Amino acid sequence: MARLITVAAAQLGPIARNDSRSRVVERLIAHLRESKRMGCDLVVFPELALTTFFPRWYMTDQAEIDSFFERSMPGPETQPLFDEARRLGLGFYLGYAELTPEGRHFNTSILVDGDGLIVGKYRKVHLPGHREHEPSRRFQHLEKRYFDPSDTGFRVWRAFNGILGMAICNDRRWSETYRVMGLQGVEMIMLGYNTPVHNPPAPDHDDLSLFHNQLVMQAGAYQNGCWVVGVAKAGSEEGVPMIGGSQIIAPSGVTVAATRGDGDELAVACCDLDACASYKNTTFNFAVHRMPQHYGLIVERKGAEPPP
Ligand code: ING
Repeated sequence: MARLITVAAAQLGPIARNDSRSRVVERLIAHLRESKRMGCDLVVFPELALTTFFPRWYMTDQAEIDSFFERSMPGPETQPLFDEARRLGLGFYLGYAELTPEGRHFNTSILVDGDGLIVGKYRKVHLPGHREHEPSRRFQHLEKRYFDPSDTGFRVWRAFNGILGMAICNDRRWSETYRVMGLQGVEMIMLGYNTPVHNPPAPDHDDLSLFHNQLVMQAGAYQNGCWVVGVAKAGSEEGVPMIGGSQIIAPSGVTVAATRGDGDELAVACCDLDACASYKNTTFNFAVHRMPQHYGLIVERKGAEPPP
């Protein structure tokens, strides 16, 4: 008997710096309604889906920085999203900037079930970019400055009749992200991203940004026998072009649904969680084939150390 879950990759186009959260929530609700019309059970939104990608600017006024963060979830402006999702019986993944009562700052995602309950929370592990102002860059990428490192690590949750996990953006480039959840039996990984086309330290990679986006998610799906749903905040946002390429990838590594443009757009697929088994039980039967006694460096060593 197939365990089917119909998922929408709910891509967003640009969010302007001065777009109100209420205005953005209207776009998210429009995605919920269209997803429902298309028979979805679960809707995956991007990373930092409530505001513009503010780490592109160097800011020193903490009040200004904190204006991009949510102090409660749901809060007054996001409650309508939770209400509509519950009314439609839809679950969703939402990426947002989290400011805790203790004053800690995280790049966060939550998983909300069809009853409107937050069943899981994840805080971004791999914070890319830099900490100090680098004015020579066309734009900044100050996630190391504005966010604290994760205190959750990579976890999975039983929901939607399966085992679901979460990641955020740069996490998808690191094979450890998928494997740590794979070792917990994950069957579907949801991840949102905000990825500029141009990467200042490596402009020669720019033309490959959509290829790299797909490469890492397809590899992660196949090597761990799980579904991967990657969802972009796309388009030219405050003058910075960001890639689209939202897609739903089967445990085979094959992309089964993808967006075509770089605006607000849904890519939908009916995902059979039982399709994971043929990979988890054969090629990637971890218990039978893995050799952790030879993998020690992966945990012991941070940077590469070439031989003398
Ligand atoms: N964005 C980018 C990402 O990992 C980046 C940062 C772009 C890193 C290109 C390397 C190359 O997709 C976020 N928000 O992590």
